[in-house]
Amino acid sequence: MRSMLSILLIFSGLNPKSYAQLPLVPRPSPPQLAWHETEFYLFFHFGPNTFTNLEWGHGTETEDLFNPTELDCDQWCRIAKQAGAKGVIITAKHHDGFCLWPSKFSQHTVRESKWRDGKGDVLQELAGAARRHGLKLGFYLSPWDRNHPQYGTPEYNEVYAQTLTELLTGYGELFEIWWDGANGEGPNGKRQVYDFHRFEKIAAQLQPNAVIFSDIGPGCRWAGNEQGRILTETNWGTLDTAGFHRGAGGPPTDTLNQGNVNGAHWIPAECDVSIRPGWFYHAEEDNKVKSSEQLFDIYLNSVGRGANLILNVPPDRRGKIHAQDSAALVAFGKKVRESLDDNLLRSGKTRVGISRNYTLPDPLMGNMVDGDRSTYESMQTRSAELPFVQFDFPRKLKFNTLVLREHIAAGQRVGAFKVEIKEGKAWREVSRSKTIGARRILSFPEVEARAIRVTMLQFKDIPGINEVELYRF
Ligand code: FUL
Ligand code: CA
Repeated sequence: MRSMLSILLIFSGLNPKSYAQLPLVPRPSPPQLAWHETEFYLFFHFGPNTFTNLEWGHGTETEDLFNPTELDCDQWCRIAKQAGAKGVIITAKHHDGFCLWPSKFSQHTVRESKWRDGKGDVLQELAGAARRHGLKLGFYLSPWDRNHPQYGTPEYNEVYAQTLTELLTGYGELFEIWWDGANGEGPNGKRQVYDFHRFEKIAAQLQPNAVIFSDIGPGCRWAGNEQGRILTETNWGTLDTAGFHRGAGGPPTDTLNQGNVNGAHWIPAECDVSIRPGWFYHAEEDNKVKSSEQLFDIYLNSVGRGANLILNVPPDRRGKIHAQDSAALVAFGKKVRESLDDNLLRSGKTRVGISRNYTLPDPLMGNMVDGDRSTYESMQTRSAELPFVQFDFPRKLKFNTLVLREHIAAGQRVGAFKVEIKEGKAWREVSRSKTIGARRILSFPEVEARAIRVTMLQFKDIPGINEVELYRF
């Protein structure tokens, strides 16, 4: 009954006052809010596959294969910083079961390899480098394990729980834990029934600030494709998970992409993609690295559609990021900084006039243009009119991109909005779109105008916007 009611409200344009009576929508937890701020991070797929040229190792590879000659996690982190990433996540263990640290619960680890005489620990190197560069850290720990002899038996749940505990206690604070959905047989031909409930409890206890990624969260969800994009203009941070499971039993991919408008849980989308065709390094893909323009386009369609972006950059056999990838990443970081740094609504001496049809304290510089995500305006109108906010510029401005940030700390509310500009005396619609969420970057052909107006067309509850930005790039 309740969901019927909200669906009706969303699409009928009723008096917004009545929205206030609705129960509040699901909201992000404090760790999820911090995760939203993290926005963009790098993914490192590294392990035996780097040396065998495979994507999915069999689990039978000899440990000595793993032998990076110049491992340099500081180089990875330096490049991550230049790309504008705020964190890094590494495949601590991929499906082949090889552990990049000397785990006590496996015989298939760096300790069994010749690399650094079996005394190396890639995770420790990366954790140190991430700390030095001010990057957040996360681990991918594949539940599927093609090596572990216990896989496919109840004992493997114990092994996985212990392994997870090792990761969550040995390397400092983590911001994300990555549970891949791929799943097949173990070395003994058996399939595993995972005790995810237990694994979640361990994570909540040992790393309460870490957000768990999987098809169904509970922290954040796979966006349903490996192109790094939200494919539609709708992206809700909310999702229904009842009846779904990780892996093959996950929600349909378009649901993962768009979320559920009235979903019961806050499980926002994370878009994953590799800078190369494969997830692991393959020399023959050195000339297939995505360009900075392609990366920027991916960014606009992930972060710019309210999701987080995890961009995979596979280190090579030296244990370094290849020059081709690093050049693209550095150029991409520069492009993002140059394009989205100087909000025309608050740059230099620009003092925009703000008009609106909802109540507000400050007549000149509103809470939506103070560059502060914690200050926002809730757009409650007195009448049945749709709420709008209008910015009058002191002189004509040229721009082609509008950024809106919804105050998601109070839940996600906007289902559609339109953008109009004032060229002479008349208003002209230049764009309209669906959801806003954490950050919506909306581009349109360049215009020159003396004012811009954003009108909320559909919303689940009183809209709250914490920042509005205007750019030309
Ligand atoms: C997939 C895995 O099977 C790939 O190897 C890779 O790790 C990707 C991020 O997720 O499900
Ligand atoms: Ca603000």
